[in-house]
Amino acid sequence: MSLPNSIRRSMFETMVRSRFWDDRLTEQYWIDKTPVFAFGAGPLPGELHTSHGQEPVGAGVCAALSDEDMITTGHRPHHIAVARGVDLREMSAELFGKKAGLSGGRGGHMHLYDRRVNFSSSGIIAEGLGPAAGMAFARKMQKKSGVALSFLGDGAVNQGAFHEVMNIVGLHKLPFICVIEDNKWAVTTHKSMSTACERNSDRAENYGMTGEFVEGNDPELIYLATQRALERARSGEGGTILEIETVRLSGHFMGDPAGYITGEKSEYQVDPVPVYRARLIDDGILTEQEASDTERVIGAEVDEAIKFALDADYPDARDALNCTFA
Ligand SMILES: Cc1ncc(C[n+]2csc(CCOP(=O)(O)OP(=O)(O)O)c2C)c(N)n1
Ligand SMILES: [Mg+2]
Repeated sequence: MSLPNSIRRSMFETMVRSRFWDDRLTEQYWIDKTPVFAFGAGPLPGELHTSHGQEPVGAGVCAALSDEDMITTGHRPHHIAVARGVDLREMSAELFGKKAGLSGGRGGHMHLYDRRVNFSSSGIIAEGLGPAAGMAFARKMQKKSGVALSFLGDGAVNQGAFHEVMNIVGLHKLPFICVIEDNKWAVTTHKSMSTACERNSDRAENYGMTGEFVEGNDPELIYLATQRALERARSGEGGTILEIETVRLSGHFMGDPAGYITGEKSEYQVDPVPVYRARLIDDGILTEQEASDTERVIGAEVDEAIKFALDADYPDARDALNCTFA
């Protein structure tokens, strides 16, 4: 099935926006961090898990969603946040610890929260599953529309919370999609060392859910699989475990040289952004000129967001204890 040209172009734009933002963040991250790797130094302190390679997941899933759908995700949230339309300026300011950030600079890059687009993320892996199932439960009981999606990695899926939540989702036929981003690695541990089965989507049947596996890090197949899962959720058929093959092009976080990814490297590390660009040009959806123009315009938008963040004020130290609960 062929997708409308407008959706294909829009997914390309989303992938470019996510990639450029991660590239600019990477440049900023390294300022003042070396020669001895100093996590806390520079304008962008702390850990940074970029989404290089995983852009098709955010672009493909989010292009299929409606405004009322809800997302929770984990420690590698950029590609999903960008695709969902979280404000790029406020999100950048959040990473740089600025007052103009989504949470006043308190959350940082793993804790992005934007109620306007029903998006949240957490650095505690698999943590988003329970809240997402709760949101799905509430919508079902209130007879309101809205599907809850929780994204997690192939490593996080081995958390106990996954099994508890999938059972509840299946039992109550909740409007829920569990998106598993299978990039084959959890920090330095390969999936074959941590996971008893080949496909986590195969587990769905035992929870009373539908399982789908999407191969090839392909935004169009991801979009179509998400549409099917949304239709099932909206029509009362219940939840889906949507497992998506993707790739982590960088180390686990900035500063990880990923020397442990050895033999399979060249086959594994296919960059999906130029692949999709070439495909749209081949299919006559974009000309080379239009692709370059898109990149130029999005590059300027991203630069502007980073500049906004760099120029913004830090919070007042006297406000440090505001918004704390314990
Ligand atoms: C509950 C919990 N345990 C451990 C960690 C440390 N941790 C952060 S990311 C990660 C691995 C995640 O791997 P995966 O789910 O495959 O996501 P990926 O990094 O590949 O995107 C771990 C163990 C954590 N953040 N939360
Ligand atoms: Mg992983």
